[in-house]
Amino acid sequence: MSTATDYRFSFGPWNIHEGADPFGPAVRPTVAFSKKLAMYKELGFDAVQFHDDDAVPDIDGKSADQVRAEARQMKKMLADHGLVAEFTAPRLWEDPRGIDGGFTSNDSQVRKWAIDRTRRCIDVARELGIKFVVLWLAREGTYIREAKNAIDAHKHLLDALNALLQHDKEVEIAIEPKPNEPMDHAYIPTIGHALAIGMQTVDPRRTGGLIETAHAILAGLDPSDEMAFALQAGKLWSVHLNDQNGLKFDEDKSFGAANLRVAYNQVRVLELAGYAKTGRYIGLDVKAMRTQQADVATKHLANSRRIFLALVEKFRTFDRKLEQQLIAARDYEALEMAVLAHLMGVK
Ligand code: GLO
Ligand code: MG
Repeated sequence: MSTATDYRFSFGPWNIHEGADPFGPAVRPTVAFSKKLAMYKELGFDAVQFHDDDAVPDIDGKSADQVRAEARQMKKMLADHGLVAEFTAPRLWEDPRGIDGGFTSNDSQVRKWAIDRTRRCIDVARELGIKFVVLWLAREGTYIREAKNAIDAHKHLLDALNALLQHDKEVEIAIEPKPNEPMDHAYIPTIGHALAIGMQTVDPRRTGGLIETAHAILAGLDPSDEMAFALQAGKLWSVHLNDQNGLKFDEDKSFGAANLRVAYNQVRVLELAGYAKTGRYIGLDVKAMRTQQADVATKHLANSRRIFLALVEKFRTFDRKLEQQLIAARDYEALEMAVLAHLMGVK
């Protein structure tokens, strides 16, 4: 049974990065975008996840026509490398105007800018030949509760989603929930929140979710159950698999590197749902460690993919008969041991 061909993999250009963190500068030279593109296939990846300004740099400073023309050029560049785009995502959090959030800013002019910028992001997606846009709501939250009226903020968010769905009658929008960082608290911390606000929009069918492992763990939740919730509703439209060692900064570790069993259970739920057949991608939102030398600072991507596929094999080769017997007998101690032994490759 070939597993590599069942799943398609993606990552974003930000996953090959310079290694800067809040306490120190870049430690690796910037890799040109064209060089990154050439690495995708070598690393076993099929599609590119784009921020709007990864696809069209300086997107705010260009006319709508120029934005579309540059996006078309990008599509050609992708095709030259045998690649396609998976989604575009508006990078509102890096613009000074988005300092206190875009869609949920207290300033109506900023809210307008955030929607306009995201309309452009949608246009870029369409020129890249896709309908899929992801919203990671980075600064849509607060450092202190008293800074915003949270009820109004959620209403603003809903207004924005409606405006975006109306801008393009075919666009499909997935929210990528995260509970914190850069904000103390973000407004849409879990997939439950993401899907609930989507259901209130003018077209719930065109709203869904992207679940990132680390974000679910930061919310104190199990990523596989978060995924299951979205999967049962047909709303898991992409994933950002990675790993996270407890409640600290968003680590974006290689998939399975901190907790192999938690990783296994994510693979298990994706397999149970037949995710590969939906044509949706396995996105890996992983970062190389800061200590990694430049010439080997892509290993985290290949390793994450390899771990994913190895866990697919583990799921598919687990003794189903034994599993059923142990579930029927409610002998979960034995079931747990069987899972661990299988993962470790011991009898
Ligand atoms: C940060 C997010 C971020 C998004 C990406 C796509 O915590 O995971 O990497 O996934 O910007 O919008
Ligand atoms: Mg992510």
